Formats: sequence, structure tokens, C-alpha cells
Amino acid sequence: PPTLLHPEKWCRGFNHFISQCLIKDFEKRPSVTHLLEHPFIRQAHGKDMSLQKQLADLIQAQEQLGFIAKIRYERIHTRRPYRVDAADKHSLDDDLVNLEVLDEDTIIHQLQKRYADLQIYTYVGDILIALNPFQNLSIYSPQFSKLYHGVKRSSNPPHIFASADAAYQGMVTFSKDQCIIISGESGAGKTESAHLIVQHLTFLGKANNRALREKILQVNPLVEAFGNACTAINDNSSRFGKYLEMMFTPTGAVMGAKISEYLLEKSRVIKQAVGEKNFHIFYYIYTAFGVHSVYKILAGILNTGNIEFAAISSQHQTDKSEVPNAEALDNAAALLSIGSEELQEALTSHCVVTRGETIIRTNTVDKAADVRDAMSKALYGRLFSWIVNRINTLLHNAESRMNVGILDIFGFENFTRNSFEQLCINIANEQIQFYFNQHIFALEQMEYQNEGIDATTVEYEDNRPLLDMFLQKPMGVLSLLDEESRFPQATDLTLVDKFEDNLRCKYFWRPKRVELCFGIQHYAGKVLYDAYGFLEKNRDTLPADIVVVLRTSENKLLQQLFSSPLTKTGISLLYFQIDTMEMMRHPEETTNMKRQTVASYFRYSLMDLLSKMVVGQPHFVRCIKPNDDREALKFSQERVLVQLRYTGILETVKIRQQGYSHRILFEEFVKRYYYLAFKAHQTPLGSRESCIAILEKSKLDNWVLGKTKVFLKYYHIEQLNLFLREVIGRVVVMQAYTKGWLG
Ligand code: AOV
Ligand code: MG
Repeated sequence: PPTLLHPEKWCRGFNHFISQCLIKDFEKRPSVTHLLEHPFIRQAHGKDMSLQKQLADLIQAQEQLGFIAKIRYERIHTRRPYRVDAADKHSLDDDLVNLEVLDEDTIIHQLQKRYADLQIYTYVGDILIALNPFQNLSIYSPQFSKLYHGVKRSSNPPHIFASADAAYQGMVTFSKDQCIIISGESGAGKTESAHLIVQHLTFLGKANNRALREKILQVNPLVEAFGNACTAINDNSSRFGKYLEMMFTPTGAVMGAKISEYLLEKSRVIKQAVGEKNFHIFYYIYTAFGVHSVYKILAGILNTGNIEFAAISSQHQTDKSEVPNAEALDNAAALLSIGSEELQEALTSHCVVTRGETIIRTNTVDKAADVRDAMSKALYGRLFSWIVNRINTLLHNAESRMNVGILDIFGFENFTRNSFEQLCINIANEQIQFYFNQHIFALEQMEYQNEGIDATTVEYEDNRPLLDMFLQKPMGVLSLLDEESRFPQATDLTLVDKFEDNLRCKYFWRPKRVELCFGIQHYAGKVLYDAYGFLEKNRDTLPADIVVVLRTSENKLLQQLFSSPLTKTGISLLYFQIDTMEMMRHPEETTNMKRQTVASYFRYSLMDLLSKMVVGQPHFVRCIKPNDDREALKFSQERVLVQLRYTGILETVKIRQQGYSHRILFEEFVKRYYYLAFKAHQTPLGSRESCIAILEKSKLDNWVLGKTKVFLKYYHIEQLNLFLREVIGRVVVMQAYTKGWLG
């Protein structure tokens, strides 16, 4: 039994000791009555001091333990303390790192066996492989969220909730932003995975505000109605890149969200490949009730698509066009709340200013059709950005300090005919693959060298040369495309010639006899592109005459969409901002800004996305498509093998088996985990020795110390965090009870 202490000794020096005794005692018998009976409390009560004062002192004492800063009282109501000794229900098969024989056959066999048992998730260390089940599984209910809440990862079979949980715990424990990067080819299950992550994070970050929770859960379906469509590969294919940041309070309660959207495939509004459809929202509006300004614009876009043009040929003029189906024109104009005549004029003619004089020129049939399409694309693109912006206004919370970002972009695509959109989509995927490689292989191996650690080098396929081929200035694909887009005389053919002359590397080739084609050997496979329309798509011109007419609209929303400076955006809200900022800074360059191409916006977008991603601690989810027929339980070894190869899974297994995925500076390590080996009031040095003390006390093995850093396996971190949580949990339980007494 603990030694009785005189109440006057409830001073700083003894606080820690007293708390520890009380905690120990309380753990044995977790009852408040019992605690009240504790000799410390009794003795204090027996003397002159009131119980309340005593307890206030106790809380103060615990505050001095330094934990209150980290863990707030309310946490106890939302979280239960971790249990380190939870029964291990996992099987060795759950993690490919446990395989003794490491070759493609074994890995494929393993995944196939698991898939047949409907075990769609498998770990590779801290990375999650998710096979698309192509059927609804009953493993995503709130019961499952509970099951995966705050337990040791090996307590349950692998699951997407466990990955979301790891990100959440990482954020709460270390107050560090997290980033979940979901990759995989089109139809592999990225968007579904993103939904499930949001679902679990919303569960974990129980907001008191139920309405907020509901709103966050509705964000994805809403944005996807506007940004997803049916393609040849996927009925709900993402036609834009999405980075969703969920915002939390320091105690882990969800408080808002923010979406960044990247490169919406606007061309889908005017044209879809055979067997594909327009954005979902166009099929929903028929059922929508009330016809709202958003719906009016959507219906306006549909009717604009019906406007046709015919040539008016006379002896003098052959380049004039008119609209033979006036009804479509009138409908479109009425829905967009603009004048029908003005619209016709803006479509069939354009103003040119020469030496201060304004001249009106007529448009040919083809030109008029181009203007019509450009208008539809601009309307839709800006509407989409506006919707995303609205969502952000409603959900953004400026006070948020921590977030978990979830990246769900359009997956790698290879259709029968691939155009400019596929090129952009595939470049974005190259970039994500590069980011993965950097994190998993390059940075890790560089650190071994710098820190003098002896670890086996793992060879991996570096896609850097490919990325350079796309992004390099001035000789990369995007720069060459921009350059050619500036020449009025250039054609899609001269563009391909230019590519051929300048891209002298093994990743590019030009097939014989197909003039407008070029091929690229992407990290995920060969893709043949058809350059038809590349220049026009890249220029993405929206004539000023159209903007002028749209600005006269009586629809306030439409007016607003076109009141911002004239840009060819709709790609990303970000560029509305860049545009305005740049113009303020360099008003003289406004005209140049107007000439920004899709390729250059795209490059900015990628950089912006990366800058968001790099600040967070990354977590990777790699989605794999088991077959191309979207059939449940069908596992094509060949298809899976290709994906495993190009994503470098085999190499990932190797590096996770042999390497140390966590590298933490001595000082940082001691700061995080000192309580596992030292008393709360001690202040150990951030030295090698302190690290050893913590690691040994925690009974971990297989770790290594470098010159300045502790090198840990992915499972060590989990262990350490669980130990830490257990200790913190005990203190929190105590605090909650004592606070409860005080009312
Ligand atoms: P993607 O996001 O990776 O493709 P999705 O997430 O849209 O792919 O998945 C495609 C389809 O696979 C979904 O519509 C579901 O029918 C099915 N699916 C995927 N994951 C699951 C799951 N966990 N449970 C049940 N069904 C699932 V793309 O956006 O085209 O790159 O651009
Ligand atoms: Mg998707």
C-alpha cells in the first residue's frame, strides 16, 4: 500500500508520485467510491483542507504532468483508451511482408487466395493494397468502424478503415497533418476507397454538430454528380482530380472540410466517345424539382448543344453562318436569361480591334460551332468551380489547425482512342507514381547512406526521365505543345512533327503510316495518342464576344460566373486566384495571362497539388483491378500481375521487409516518447542514449540508430504509439473522473 503522506506535502515534488499511486490503485479497482476511500484522499479530507481543494490540487498536479496540453478532457468521451494486449486475431497472410519467398508467383497466389475468400485488403507493411471486389461487401457498417477504432492494426484483418484510423491517430497524437494518397488505374476503386475513408474519419472525428457531419458525408456525392461520368471503363469515372481535406480540432473532432479540384474534363460536355455519357448531373436534372439557377444553366448548356449552324452562301460571302433551328437558340437564350439575338450574333460573328477601330467579322459554320462548344465548356467549367467554391464556403473552418487530406484523382487510362484529356490524366498519374517512388524508395535509401546505415539497396523503376519528358522546359511535351499553340499557322500535324524532332528518347515513338498518332511508354504501359484537336483543346479559347453576352444575363449566378477576369479556367478555382493576383501584381501582363493554356494551368495544378501533399505525413492505398469485366470473384492473374509490376509492389514488399520506413531525429523521438522510459517531470536530453533507454524499456528489437536518427520498422511505430496511448489513457481516465467530481 502506498505510504501515507501529509497533505502539506501535496506540493510539486510529490504530485507526480501521488498521481501515479492513485492511477495504479484506480486501475486495480476502477470505482470512484473506492478512489474516495483512498488513504490520500481520506487523509486530506480529515485535515482542514476541503475535498474540493484537494481534488483541484490533484488536477493541477496532473496538468503539470504535461499531458493536458496534449489530451483534452473531452477526448475521454469520444475515445476509449488503447489496449496493447488486444487479442491477436490476425493471420500472417495479412501482410505480404511476412512472406518468406518473395517472388511474383507467390504474391499473386497469395492475393488470389485472399480474393477468393473475399479478403480484398492486404498490407505491405504500412501500405494498403485494395482489390476491387465488384460487389457490395458487408464490411463497412458502423459496427466495423467501431471494430477498427483505435486498436492495434493486427487485431483485425486488413481494412481501409485501419488506414484511415492510422492517419487519424497520427494526426491527433502528433498534431501533424496527414495525407492519404489513393492510386490505381481507372475503375480500380479509388473513389470508393475515398468515400470509405471519409466515412470512417467522420465516425472517428465525431462532431457535436450532426448537421456538419451530414454535410461532409454529402460532399462527395454532390461533387461527383457534376464531376463524374460513365466511361468505357467505369460507370462512375472521376473526370477531375479531387483533394479533400478534412479539418479537425486539436482533440480530433471534425470541424470542416475543403475540396480542391483539378482539371475537369470539360470537353465531355460537348462530346462523348461511343458508349460514354455526359456528366451524371445532366441525367439527374430531368428528375429535379423546380427549375433553380444552377439547373437553368445546366438546361441552358444542353440546349446550346442543340444549336446548329448552316452556311449562308451568296456571291459575295461564303464564310457567313446562321442558325437554322431557331427554337434551340431561343430555348438556350431563355434558359440562360440572355437575349436570343445577342447570342446568335456572338456565335456567328466576332469583333476584331485593329488600330483602334472595331470591325465585325463573320464566323464560318465550323468556327461558329467551335464558339458554341467553347461557350458550353466554359459555362460548365465555371459552374463546377462555383459549386466546389460554395461547398468550401459552407464547410471551411478557418480555425482548423490539423487536417487529413485524401487524394482521389482520375486513374491511368488507355482507351481505343486517346486524346489530350488522356494525356493530362496519365501525366498526373505519372506524377503520383513518382511521389510514391520518392517516398518509398528514393528518400529512404538516401537516408541510409547519409546516416551510415547498412541496408540492402532495392532496385526500382524510376519514372523520373518520363516525368522530365513531359514537364521539362523548354523541351518537354507540355512546353512544346504550348509553343506550337502560340503559332496561328500550326496544325496538329506540325505538333506531332515537333514532338518527333525534339523528344528523342525511348519513351516516345511515332507509328508509321498513322499521321496524327504518337505513342508513349508510360510507367503503366504503352498508350497511343491521337493528336487530333490537341492544339485547339490546349488553347481552349473563349471569345470575348461570348463573355460580353453572358455578362448581360439576368441570372445572377451566371453573371457572377463570368464577372471574374477573363481566363480559360474552370480548371481550378486556384487559377482564378492566381489570375487575379498576377493581374494585380503585373497589370501590364494581363493579356499574357489571358493566353494561358490548359497545359500551363495543368502544370501549375500539379505543383499546387504536390505542395499540399508534401506537408502531410503520407499514407498510401494502392487500388488494383482484378479483371476488366467488372465481375465479382474473377481474378485475372495476368491483369493483376501487370499492375503489381508497374506499381512496384514486389520492390515495395522488399523494402518494407528489409528497410526502416520511419526515420526520426533523436530529439524528436525523445520528445514524442520520453514518457515511456522517464518520469513526467524529468527532462531527458534529446540524445542517442535517451533513445536507447526508451527503445529498450519498450522491449522493441530490430531497430537501428544512425548518426542523428532512430531507424524504425513500420510496426515499431504502432507499438510505441500504443504504449504511449495506454499511458496517456490512464492519466486521462483519472482526469475525467476527478473532473466529474468537481462538477
Ligand atoms: P476509380 O475511382 O478507381 O476509377 P471507382 O472507385 O469508381 O474506381 O470504382 C469502380 C467501381 O468498382 C465502383 O463503381 C463500384 O462498383 C466498384 N467498387 C470499387 N470499390 C468497391 C468496394 N470497396 N466495394 C464494392 N464495390 C466497389 V476512375 O475515377 O475511372 O480512375 O477515373
Ligand atoms: Mg474515381
